[in-house]
Amino acid sequence: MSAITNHLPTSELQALDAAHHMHPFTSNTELAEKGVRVITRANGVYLTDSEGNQILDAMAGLWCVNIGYGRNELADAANRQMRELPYYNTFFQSTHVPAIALAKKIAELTPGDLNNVFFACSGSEANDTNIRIVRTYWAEKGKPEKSVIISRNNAYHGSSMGSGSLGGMAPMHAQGGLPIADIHHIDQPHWWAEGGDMDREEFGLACAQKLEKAILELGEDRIAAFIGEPVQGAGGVVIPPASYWPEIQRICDKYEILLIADEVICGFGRTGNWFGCETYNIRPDIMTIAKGLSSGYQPIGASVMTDEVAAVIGTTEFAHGYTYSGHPVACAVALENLRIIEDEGLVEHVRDVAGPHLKTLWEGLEDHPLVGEARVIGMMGSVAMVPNKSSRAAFASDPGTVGKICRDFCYENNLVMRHVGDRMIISPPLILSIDEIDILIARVRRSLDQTYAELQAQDMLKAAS
Ligand code: PXG
Repeated sequence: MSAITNHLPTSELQALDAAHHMHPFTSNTELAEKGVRVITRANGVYLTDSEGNQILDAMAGLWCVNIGYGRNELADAANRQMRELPYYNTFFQSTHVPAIALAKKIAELTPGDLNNVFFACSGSEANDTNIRIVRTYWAEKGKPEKSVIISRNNAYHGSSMGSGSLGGMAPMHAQGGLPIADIHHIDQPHWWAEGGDMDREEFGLACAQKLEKAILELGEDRIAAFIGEPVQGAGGVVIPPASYWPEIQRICDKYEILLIADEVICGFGRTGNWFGCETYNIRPDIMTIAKGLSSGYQPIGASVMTDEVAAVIGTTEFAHGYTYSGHPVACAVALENLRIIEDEGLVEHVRDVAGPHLKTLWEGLEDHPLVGEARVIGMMGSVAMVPNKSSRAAFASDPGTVGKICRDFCYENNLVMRHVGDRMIISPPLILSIDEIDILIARVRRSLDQTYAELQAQDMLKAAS
């Protein structure tokens, strides 16, 4: 078997990478100076780097390797499919067995009558598709002026022009002319950062009602859809107050606005149900899926729509699609991934075994002097680091300074834990065992201890005024 194996010393790989490889969401000049980390292989929940370190991957790659690394069944599925039919398109009145089988499987797994699957290769592409679906839907219903999509600040929906516009990431909008027209952003239900004097539930309700306010201000007859992640992932694992989603659902129903649930992170077991919209009782008209659909073993995503939306879109030639929509190898691999999630009961594992154990230990982090809040749902969690436990005030240092210090200690402790500003977040593979959760928490605690000591040493335990 030929594979791209590593015969070079780390320093040489780093120099070659710096010379030729541009990294996403990275200052490449800075990274070139520092030296990139080279990951050479992975198994279960552990990565191995070019220095031989075994690193616990508490981010499941990029929120996607739900079944963990090293599952040969997926490699075999890809191998079989490549030999049988490596590629054919699904344009021009054609289809193939993997796309049929995967679409049927997704229709079975998704709730309600989300029975209709339009394939893409990523979450970004699927959300671009969604922009076109909702606008075409209303145009076909004789209401082309309904083109505005409402999203939230600090949402993440992808990085293309369309999906990056749906997202509410200020640094992304600052580059390259985003957002595109007719995308509107309202406040996020991020109580910790923005809740002020309100209690959590009061704030959740107030945030949801900003949707109604925006609809009335922009004009009910102009709004096509609302899009939201059931739990915001890249925004910092923002678990919404319980009051939030029921009110959003009520408002979407009242004004007949299509609801798009972006399940790219929450889907396929992450929150302890197959989909986040089951955890939060959301009834979406369209669902965005990617990541856990194939556990990242192949790039694939999709827009899944209700029978009603599909019927309306189906009345016209929907002039949209990607060369690799429903790629047979990606579909075959995704099917095998879903079989594993089902046969091995990974959703139940998250709900009944790993999730409850993680929750107990994770919430226990609140006893740490650096932790203001530690929250988790299923297998995604966040820790808000604070200079002073008696308030929610941020650090006096630039946002993210403390987060980076903690992240670097995590790496030293062979743990991949991300920072978003000064929040630390995890989203580990769903297969995480009880023992591995204990190891994870021990490494998190050690990293928090070291961060705290460092902040004391540098006199950085100061709150912003
Ligand atoms: N929706 C959501 C909710 C996502 O989290 C996308 C759409 C876009 O998917 P693609 O496959 O186009 O990347 C995502 C992706 C981070 C990070 O820093 C998160 C994502 C991607 C890259 C980085 O947390 N999420």
